[in-house]
Amino acid sequence: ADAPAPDKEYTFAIIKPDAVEAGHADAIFAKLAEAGFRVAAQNEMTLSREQAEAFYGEHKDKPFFENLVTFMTSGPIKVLVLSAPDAIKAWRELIGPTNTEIARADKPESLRALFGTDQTANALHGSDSSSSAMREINFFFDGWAYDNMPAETNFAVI
Ligand code: RTP
Ligand code: MG
Repeated sequence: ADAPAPDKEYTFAIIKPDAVEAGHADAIFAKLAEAGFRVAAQNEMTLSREQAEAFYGEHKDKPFFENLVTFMTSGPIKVLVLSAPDAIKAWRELIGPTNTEIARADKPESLRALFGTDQTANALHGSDSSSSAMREINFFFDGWAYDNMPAETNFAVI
């Protein structure tokens, strides 16, 4: 059987350039609070090409990589550490399918359906696993995890 969902867990999220540019950030903060997420840390920044390529390094051989890096460097983003019970899985569920068109068809209440643009400009990012959450939080909030998470067991869980 699956392990029980953690009572409090951290995940990493990005409000991507399309959603910031469209002025959707406040509506997204309202929706995530309503869904039970707390913002544990946040920053606004514009990614350099080097940062975007490093952050999305796992996709460097994908056909959409160039579009993705161009998009992610196109304007300001908001980077967030979110906490909630079972945050990693719950946040992926709340944001919905990667492709905004599919999100609108299959999960119209999801945040990508509500705030995304297309298959690349999809408003939001969410860590896909505990190891991704740890890597991504450390990528943007250097040292934060060491001050806020216990060293033992699952690093992304407190
Ligand atoms: P994310 O990592 O941003 O949370 O999104 P995800 O897991 O749902 O999707 P992933 O496969 O990791 O893809 C990363 C991001 O690349 C862009 N993408 N474009 N066919 C395309 O044009 C395409 N496919 C993916 C999206 O911005 C996606 O979120
Ligand atoms: Mg992903």
